[in-house]
Amino acid sequence: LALSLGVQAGASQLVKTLPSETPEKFTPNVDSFDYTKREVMIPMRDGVKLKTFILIPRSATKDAKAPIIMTRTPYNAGGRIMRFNSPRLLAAVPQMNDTTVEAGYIVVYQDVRGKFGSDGDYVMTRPLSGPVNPTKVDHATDAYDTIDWLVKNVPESNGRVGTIGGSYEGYTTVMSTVNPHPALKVAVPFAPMIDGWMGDDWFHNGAFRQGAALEFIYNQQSTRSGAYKWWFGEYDLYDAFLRAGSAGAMAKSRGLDQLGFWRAISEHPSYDRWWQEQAVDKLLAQQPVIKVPMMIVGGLFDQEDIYGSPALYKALAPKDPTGQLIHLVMGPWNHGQGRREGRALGALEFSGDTAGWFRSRVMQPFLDHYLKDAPKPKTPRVLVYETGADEWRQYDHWPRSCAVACVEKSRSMYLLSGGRLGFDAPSTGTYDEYVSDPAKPVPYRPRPNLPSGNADSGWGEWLVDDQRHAASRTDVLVYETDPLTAPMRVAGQPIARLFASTSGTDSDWVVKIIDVWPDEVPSKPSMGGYQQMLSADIFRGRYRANAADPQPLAANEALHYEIPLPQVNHTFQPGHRIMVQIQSSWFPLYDRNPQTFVPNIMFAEPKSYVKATQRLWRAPGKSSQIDLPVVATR
Ligand code: PG9
Repeated sequence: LALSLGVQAGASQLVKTLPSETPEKFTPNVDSFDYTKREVMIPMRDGVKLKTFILIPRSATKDAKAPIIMTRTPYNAGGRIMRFNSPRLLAAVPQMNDTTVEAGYIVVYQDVRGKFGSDGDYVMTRPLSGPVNPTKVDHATDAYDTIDWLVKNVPESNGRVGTIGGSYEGYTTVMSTVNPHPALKVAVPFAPMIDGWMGDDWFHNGAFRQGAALEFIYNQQSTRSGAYKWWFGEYDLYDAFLRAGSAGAMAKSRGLDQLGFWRAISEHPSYDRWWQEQAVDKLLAQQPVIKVPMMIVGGLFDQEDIYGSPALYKALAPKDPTGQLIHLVMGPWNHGQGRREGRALGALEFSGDTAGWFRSRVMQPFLDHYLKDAPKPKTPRVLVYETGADEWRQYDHWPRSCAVACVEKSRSMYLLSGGRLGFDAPSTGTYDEYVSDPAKPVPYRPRPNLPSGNADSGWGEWLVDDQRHAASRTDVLVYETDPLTAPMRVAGQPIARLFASTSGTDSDWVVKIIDVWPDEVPSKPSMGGYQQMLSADIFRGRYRANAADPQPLAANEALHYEIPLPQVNHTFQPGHRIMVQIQSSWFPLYDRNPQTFVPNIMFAEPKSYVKATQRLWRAPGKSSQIDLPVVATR
């Protein structure tokens, strides 16, 4: 039978033509969807058109109008609205949008100019039109033009728009509030990128975040669609960066010199006018009045943009004396957790889903008031999760404690002999020392150090890592208190005031405040002796006197450094100890300081990297200390 069928098939044609089975245009049947999707190109004032997706819940109609919540993104708007390929809007959009979907809002996602479906030129976090952006367009004008189009062309819209987004999308959210469209009624930036040199994605106090930055730049700028992805070739970035030598050498080996933003930041390693003129907090501080109510949301353990949220609040709060328009919320979150789920971070567990609670109980009533005329909620001016105690705290003034002009006064905690830490200044003593060797830099977390994009990297947790891996090194100084006999609360910004010398002519200083758990924790044995990093940062010595004008350090001279650390709201519980660790590298996340002064560390030659003897002074008149924002326990 088989043979005879074969003969027949060969003998005569069964079909005459074989057209493509894929139609010219397929119309999906979306009858079961609880929303409709419109895909439009919205023209900007310079003629450039931006790809925009408008997702309209079935509940919104010409007669039952709804507000619009908009996000402008460099991360592929089409992909952002396909979290799950689902007929339900709640599942399709990012988790950040959950409460706005439940409230029946229209959701809009737009590609920023130059990315994915949008036309135009791409510039990294395009600065406001002005000294560092000679064009007439920026994210403020693009947001304005988009909102103008939306309220005129979406018949289901109630004419009110809110903006929301995190990190880069937080940046575009903040920018939408500059010379805002009258229909923009409220903005919720999560972890906005505010100052890339001071403490957000690119540098921290002048030290370059090579381990994250190079990859971001490559993936974002090599193509419009992100087709090329950064690669290492080594599993452990510690090896990769050590072999490369400098950040500049690593960048060159991957062709980054073709990318405009890499060229720009490698030409501006100092805090010169190029950076100052795009620092969002400084620019917004110049705006005469607050036109758009804003809820600024930050994470206490944000591994990418930890600086931005409190800095923006600091710039804007003075313009809102009654605390009705500018709010700050800080949760126990890493970068992105506030937009997702906040039950735990690394080894830490919190009281329930702190992020979901925040969005439904705090953010959504705030949005509904401005976008739907819901009653004004009692939104606290400042709401911060208190780690260690695991509860939310409300404040009228933030920071709560500091050296001058806060409700409570901070206390000096001194580095003392014998690795002790205490509240009495030293009456005798000299210094502690270690050798910092650029050939064996201190890893920022236990090796292997995986790329941030690797799901196993634990990148999002490292700011609460156990610091025992560092404590046992000879190039890390460790100071600690006795076990506390009573709780100690801190609420504000710790500042390290160090007297330190180096035998080199440049140096980095890393300061870490750590909560050391009791030797035994019967309820969770793995936490016994856990050295939980609480607040830590790096400072590049050459910027000691002037961030814009780096200078060599006088070798072997005890120089004074003032190093601001990330904000805290924490209780050190009885039985815990407070620890401070000091070291001179945090590799490979931060590039190595060669410890010889060179014009641009990005391009330091191998011969410039030298060992240096580092001294931390704890002597009368030269007493290194931490200004700790201690507050009274209730
Ligand atoms: N931290 C990321 C970023 C912000 C700004 C510029 C480049 C990268 C982000 O999560 O969007």
